[in-house]
Amino acid sequence: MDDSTIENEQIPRSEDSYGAADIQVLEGLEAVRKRPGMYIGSTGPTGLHHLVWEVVDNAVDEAMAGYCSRIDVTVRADGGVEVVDDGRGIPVGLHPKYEDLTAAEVVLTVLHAGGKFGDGGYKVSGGLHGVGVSVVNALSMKVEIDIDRDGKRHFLSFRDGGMSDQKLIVTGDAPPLAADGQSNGAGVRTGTTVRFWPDPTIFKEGVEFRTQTLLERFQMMAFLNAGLEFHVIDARDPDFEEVVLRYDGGIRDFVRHLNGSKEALFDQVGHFEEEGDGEAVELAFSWNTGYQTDGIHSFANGINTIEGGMHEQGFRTALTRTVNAYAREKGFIKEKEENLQGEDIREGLTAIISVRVQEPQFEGQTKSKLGNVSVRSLVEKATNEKLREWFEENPKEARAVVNKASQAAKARIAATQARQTIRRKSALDGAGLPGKLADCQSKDPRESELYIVEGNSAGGSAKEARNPRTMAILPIRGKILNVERARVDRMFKNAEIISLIQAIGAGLGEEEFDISKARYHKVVLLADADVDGSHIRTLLLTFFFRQMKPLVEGGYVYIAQPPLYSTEVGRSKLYLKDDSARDAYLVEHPNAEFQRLKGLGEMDAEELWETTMDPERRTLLQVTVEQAAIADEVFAVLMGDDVESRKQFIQTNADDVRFLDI
Ligand code: 0RA
Repeated sequence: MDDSTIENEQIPRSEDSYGAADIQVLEGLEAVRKRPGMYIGSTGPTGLHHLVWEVVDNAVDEAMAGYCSRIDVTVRADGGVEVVDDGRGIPVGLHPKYEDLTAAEVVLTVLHAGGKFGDGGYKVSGGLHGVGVSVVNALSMKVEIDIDRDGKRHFLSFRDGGMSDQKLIVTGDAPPLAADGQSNGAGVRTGTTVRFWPDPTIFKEGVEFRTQTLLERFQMMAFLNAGLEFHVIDARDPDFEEVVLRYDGGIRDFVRHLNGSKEALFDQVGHFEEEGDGEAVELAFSWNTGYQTDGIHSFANGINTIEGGMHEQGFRTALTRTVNAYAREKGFIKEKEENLQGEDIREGLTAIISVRVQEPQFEGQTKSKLGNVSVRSLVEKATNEKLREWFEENPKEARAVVNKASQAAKARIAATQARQTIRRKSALDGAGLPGKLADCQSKDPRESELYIVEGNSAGGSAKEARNPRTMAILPIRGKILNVERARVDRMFKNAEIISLIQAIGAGLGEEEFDISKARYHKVVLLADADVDGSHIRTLLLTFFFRQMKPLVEGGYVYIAQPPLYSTEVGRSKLYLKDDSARDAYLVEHPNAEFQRLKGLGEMDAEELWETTMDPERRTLLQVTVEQAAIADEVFAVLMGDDVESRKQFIQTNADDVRFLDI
């Protein structure tokens, strides 16, 4: 505030002390402080960030109503957050229902008051399931508000969870609009600035905001509100450069962004909109050449509906119907041929469904599933009509979509057949054990270990080295490398993979894999510490994750750690596990020379046992999965640079495999 302009002109109030309405107000905020979790989910980092979402959602509501085009968010050096918008400004006149309070005071102190009073309420509110800025006030040690409205700048502030500090005053004139500012007819600025400092006695885990989390969400909001401009500054970090987020293409840009790391099937991004009674849908879509079938992302009133719901259902139904109808009419599918299935058509699809609903019903475990039935028919009808039109107008692209889906269908059928073949084989071949497997004597899975060893020669050494009572050896040849980027059906035709399935003996696939039948409770991958070895590991892990997920989730999968270095000590060899073991050895023996071990083949059976397999001396890395369950993390996945690897859990990126030393 500029002190020279302070006029301290009090907006008329009936009295200065708290009236009946005020007492009610204070009870509301006290309730929030007693049970913050009820309002913001938690008092951990997620809840802390909710405070920002709440304030920014109000500004975005202004944008959705057509009054706001820019939102500036600053994480201040003193730990507070400032959100500036150029909306209409929170109303400053007396509130019709609380005669002694201004509307601004009501918005800041009455639960759920939000923007939904008087005639100023929103047609469609994007509020975070609508708790209101008052909750931010309740959970902050200080809140300051500047309101530019009616040509004046107003100020009010609160402390200690909503206790009034400074009642609404006029501090001067509203600043003139910047030269490039949009005209609001008055030539002076309108808008709201909210500064708040979260209460550290409530957020006991800390009041540190994470810039990346803020950026990810604002990026999502910028995508969902075409043209809306976010400016983000982290003033805690002197090196931080202001980030501007603005997408004039809206959700079309969102689709391009998500597709960015993939190879596009074609350049076009389809787009359509449709309005119904009190609801509206906007959709953008495109296809890439990948094999993922989970590229549909949906939103309701700006909230990511990660559990899906009626809007997604409507889209899926219409998508499957429209593609099949088109493909039949154009003769891509012959009369006697079967329809394409939804999953065939969704392969490689990226789509954003954004709906606005007057009274959204959020259901499901995380309240992120849209329940409004009417939305399903709106989206279904719109997709049936407009997607069909888009196909007619873009025949080349339509053809590419149908072709890709047909190939996916073939792969799906082939995979089913391959699965059945493997199942039959396993059932017929007695115990169904592969010829190459050197099984262990023990029949107790709890003590049995399966070593999957890269290469026949290393397999031979391992067989010689092992404890035959508890350790089984399955050699695998490098050939499976070729199927790394293939659909699963090709994996099922791979002899190595088949042996693997038979050896483990618990079936495969989401429906059939039965962990209680697993013949080993440790499945140990033993491969060279080179690029090829890491490829094999990645492929095997990907396969386990996709086809034997409980094996990974149950912590049955391990990675053996053959030593990286050896050094000559007199006439014998000493093996050193890793860089730190080598460095430690160097301290004691400064003149030692080391050889980097290239492959398992460089060790004989005894050395392999001593360094890598002996339970008394070995180090195994256990592979575990990190679940991305909460919404914030899903955003991170959605927005992250390495979308692909993070979503699939494992690609070539070991970051997603958590290694725990055991
Ligand atoms: C109540 C009514 C109106 C706007 C707002 C609240 C409002 C709240 C916030 C919070 C942050 N920025 C905001 N901007 C606006 C409608 C105002 C009218 O009818 O003129």
